[in-house]
Amino acid sequence: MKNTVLLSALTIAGLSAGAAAAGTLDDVKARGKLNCGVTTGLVGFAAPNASGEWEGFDVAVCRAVAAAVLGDGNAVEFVPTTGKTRFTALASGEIDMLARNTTWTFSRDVDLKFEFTGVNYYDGQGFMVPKELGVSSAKELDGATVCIQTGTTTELNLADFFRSNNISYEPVPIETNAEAQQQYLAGACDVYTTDASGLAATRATFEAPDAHTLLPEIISKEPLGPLVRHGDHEWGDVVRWTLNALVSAEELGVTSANIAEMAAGTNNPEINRLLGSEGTLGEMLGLSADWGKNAIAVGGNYGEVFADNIGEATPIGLARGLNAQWTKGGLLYSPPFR
Ligand SMILES: N[C@@H](CCC(=O)N[C@@H](CS)C(=O)NCC(=O)O)C(=O)O
Repeated sequence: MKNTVLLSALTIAGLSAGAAAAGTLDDVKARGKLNCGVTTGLVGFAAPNASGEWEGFDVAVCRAVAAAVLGDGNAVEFVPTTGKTRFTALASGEIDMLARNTTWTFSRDVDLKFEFTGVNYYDGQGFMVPKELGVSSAKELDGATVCIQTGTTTELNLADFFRSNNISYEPVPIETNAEAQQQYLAGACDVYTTDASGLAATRATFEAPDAHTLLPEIISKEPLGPLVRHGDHEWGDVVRWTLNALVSAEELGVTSANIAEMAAGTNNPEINRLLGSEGTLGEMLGLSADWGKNAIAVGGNYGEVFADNIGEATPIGLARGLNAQWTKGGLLYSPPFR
C-alpha cells in the first residue's frame, strides 16, 4: 500500500519515473558531474570520511560510473537520501542514479518504474539485540519493541515474520540509520532490524560492539543494487555494464595494481575488450574506449572494493559469502564482455 501511495504522489506531481526518461547520459556529460543518491550515512557503504569525502561500498559504484562516463571518479555530487526520500529523488531527476543499499523488488521495478541494473550485494534482513537481553533467536522476541526504518522493505518482512511465527511486536519507526542507532543504544527499542550488512556496519561504530549480537535468523532476501529510471536504456546500460566491469575485472584478475600494464594489451581478448585495447565496446555505450579501465582504476575491481570498505579486514568484517564470484561458490556472475 505504501508503494501505491508513493506512486500516486509521484504521478500527481508529474514526476513518474517514465516522465524524466531519456537523455541522462547526455545530461551527465553536459553537466560534467554525476548526481548520485546515497544514504544519509552508513559507515562502510556510504559516509563522509574525516576530510568530508564520501567513501564506501555504494559510493564506489557512483565513482566508478562517474569515471566511466567522465573519466573522473571525483566528478560526483553525492545526494544523501533516506529510505523514504530516495525514490522521489530518482523519479524527479534530482539524481541520475541511486546507489543506496536498495533492495530489488517487484513493486519497485514494475510499480515505481525503476530499473535495477544489477546486484552489488546479496543480503538478507537480520536482527541485532544487546547481549544483556539474553535472547538467542528471533523467535524469542514476542512482545519486543523493534526499531525499524520507514520506507524500507524491512517493515513488511518484519510484520510477515512475526505474523507467521504467531508472536507480536511493537514497532518504533525511525527515519535514518543514525536515528536508529541512537534510539537503540538509548534503549528506546529492544531490537534493531534491517539488512544484515547494515547491522554489521552499524554495530562496528558502537563503543562496545561486542555487547551486541546479531541473531541467527535471516528472514528475507535483500538483493541490493544500483537503480535508474525506467525507459532510459542507454543510461541503464552504462550503469549496468560499469558494475559488470568491476565484477568481471575480479574474475579476470584485473586489479588496481596491474591495470595500467594490462590496459596496454594482454593475450586475453576479453581483458582487452574490457579495458579498451581491442574492440569498440566503449563506442557502443556512447563512451570512450577506456571507460572500463577508468571505472576499475578508481577503487579497483569488485573484490578490492569489497575488501577495502566492508571486508573481513575492516571493522565491519563481512565475509564474501553469497557475494563471492560464481567460480568460488558465490552468486556474482557478470555476463561476458563481447
Ligand atoms: N534494503 C532495504 C533497507 C535499506 C535501508 O534503508 N537501510 C538502512 C539501514 S542499514 C540504511 O541504509 N540507512 C541509511 C540512512 O539512514 O541513510 C530497502 O531497500 O528498503
